[in-house]
Amino acid sequence: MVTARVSQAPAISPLVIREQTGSISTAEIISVLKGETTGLHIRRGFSIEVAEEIAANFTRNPGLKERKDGVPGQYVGASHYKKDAASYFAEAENARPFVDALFGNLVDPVRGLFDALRRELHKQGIELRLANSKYGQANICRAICWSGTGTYALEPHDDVAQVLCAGEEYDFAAAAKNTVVALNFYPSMPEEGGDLRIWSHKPTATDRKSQGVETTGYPYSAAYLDAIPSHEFKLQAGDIALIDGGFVHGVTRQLGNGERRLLLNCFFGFARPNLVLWWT
Ligand SMILES: O=C(O)CCC(=O)C(=O)O
Ligand SMILES: [Fe+2]
Repeated sequence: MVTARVSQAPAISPLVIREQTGSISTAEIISVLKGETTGLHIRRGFSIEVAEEIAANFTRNPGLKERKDGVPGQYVGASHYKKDAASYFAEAENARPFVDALFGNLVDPVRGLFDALRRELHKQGIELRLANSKYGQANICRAICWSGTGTYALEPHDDVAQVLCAGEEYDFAAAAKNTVVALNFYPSMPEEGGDLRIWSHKPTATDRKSQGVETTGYPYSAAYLDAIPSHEFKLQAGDIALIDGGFVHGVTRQLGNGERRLLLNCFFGFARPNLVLWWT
């Protein structure tokens, strides 16, 4: 008997996408949190004046740094990616004044969404709070400009592998078995390119292993993603996008030399049935 060893094509998971203008309800956010909606795009989700001021505060921010963890970009704030809890929370504490400086004396739209979601979840007997540890507390968001120069400014990846491997000192590690929501605000966008592409594929541990990305979820190769359908969110300054971070996603390269693409990003997910944690 002859047995053929066929390498398995990546499984297709359907995308449930919603795109709308001007407002976002807590029910819609909770639908992403529960894994019912894969991607939610709100055009003009926050004011363009606020967006412009945040972008200016980023450019002149004394806490602006180059990433040195293999993901090309400049940032203000802290990322838990490839860090133990002690390093991440220490970085978050040190960066807090710089994250605050992104908003100056504006009413922070990320905090606004957090507060609205917290009030709604509280009514349902669920607590929402920032992740913390004996080393400190997470910030409300981080600000990032991706600077990859290939097809993608940010290579295709998933946001869950890094949570799965985060280790038990992290209170949010438990969220990896549920939906990890990535919340993105876009204060500034180029005229062309810089789109957020999401593929119809939610990798398993086996998939990650086959791609050599079990601990990082980054990057998936073009060949691996080739046959998988995808959706592209065409973003503009002032837009908000929420996605199920378990699906592979990436950011297309910016074209031209116009406005830089700036993102405010954070993650949240159920750590327990009555607790949702928020981190960066
Ligand atoms: O820049 C974006 O639109 C997506 C960012 C992202 O995927 C991430 O920070 O993990
Ligand atoms: Fe991501």
